[in-house]
Amino acid sequence: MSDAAPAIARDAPIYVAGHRGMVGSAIVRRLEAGGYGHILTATRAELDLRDRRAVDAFLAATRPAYIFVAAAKVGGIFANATQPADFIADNLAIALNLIEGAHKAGVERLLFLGSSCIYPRDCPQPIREDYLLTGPLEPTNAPYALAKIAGIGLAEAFNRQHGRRYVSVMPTNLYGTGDNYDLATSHVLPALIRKAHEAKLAGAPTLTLWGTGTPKREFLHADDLADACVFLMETGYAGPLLNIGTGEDLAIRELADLVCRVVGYRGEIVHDLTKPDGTPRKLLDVSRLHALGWRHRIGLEEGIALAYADFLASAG
Ligand code: GFB
Repeated sequence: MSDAAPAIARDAPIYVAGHRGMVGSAIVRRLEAGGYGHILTATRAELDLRDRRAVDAFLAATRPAYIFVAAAKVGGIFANATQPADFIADNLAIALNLIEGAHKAGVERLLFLGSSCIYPRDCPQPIREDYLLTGPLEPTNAPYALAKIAGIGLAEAFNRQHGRRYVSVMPTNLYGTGDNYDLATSHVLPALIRKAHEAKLAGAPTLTLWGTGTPKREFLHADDLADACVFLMETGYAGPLLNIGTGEDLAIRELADLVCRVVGYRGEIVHDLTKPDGTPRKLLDVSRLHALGWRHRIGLEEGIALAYADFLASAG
């Protein structure tokens, strides 16, 4: 911990941007469980985060003591590859409006959420925070990654020039309650839950996996991420860029086998090789986070079972 800052008071106004998303809603639940009683939120209809004037007015009126930037346009490999303009433009606007807006409104502390795809495509593994900007990005998600890198740069610049304590954290691939199960835009884990469930119900002989199944990914439950974010807020973390993950990964094919086991689908897995593999591997080095005293709690198999229950509840 770099600063022995006091913990945020239980009645301090805390703004969670993106509270309807998987990460933002997990942060709100974690704050409520921790006894925080003044959580600020605004729906997309109430506040368009791409609208600078609206953001300035909201922050001037509410004056949060702390902001979690969990709002973003996110999606899986296919959505990123097919909507590059939306991914860079929306995420750049959200980062600039919230970070500069926070500074103008006198907000001292803020946590900006990025993603592990900010690191170069062919990074040494596990990926340490200081590998940022040491090589070319993975093309399928470069526009999204560039917007997130700009957010990190913005936070650092306001800290350096104006003495703010804005923190950037880089979570690994996430899944959890309220995930996106739309096969065209989702990430791999929710896609596999849906595919396995539907194949089981239909008695289908095969389930189709995109790509070769050899890329490796690390998965963190959104509730664990939320716990880490609140831990950093409470301990006054004001240090440099920080990875948040489990430190463990597996091949997409192994993930598919695990999801099929949890869901109870016993058919054959086949590959659609017209779909991209993306980054070959992105395992985060989480030693900096572990040294601060935080570790994830939800194992992958348990987390998939929780996510499957959530999928069934939302489908039903
Ligand atoms: O989760 P995913 O879409 O995102 O894909 P990325 C991970 C891997 O799973 C890729 C394979 O190798 C996919 O080809 N895969 C297999 C599938 N079957 C499926 C399927 O049915 N659906 C999906 N979506 N994938 C994203 C980035 O990259 O991860 C974002 O585009 C962000 O910018 C996010 O960083 C966390 O891990 O490849």
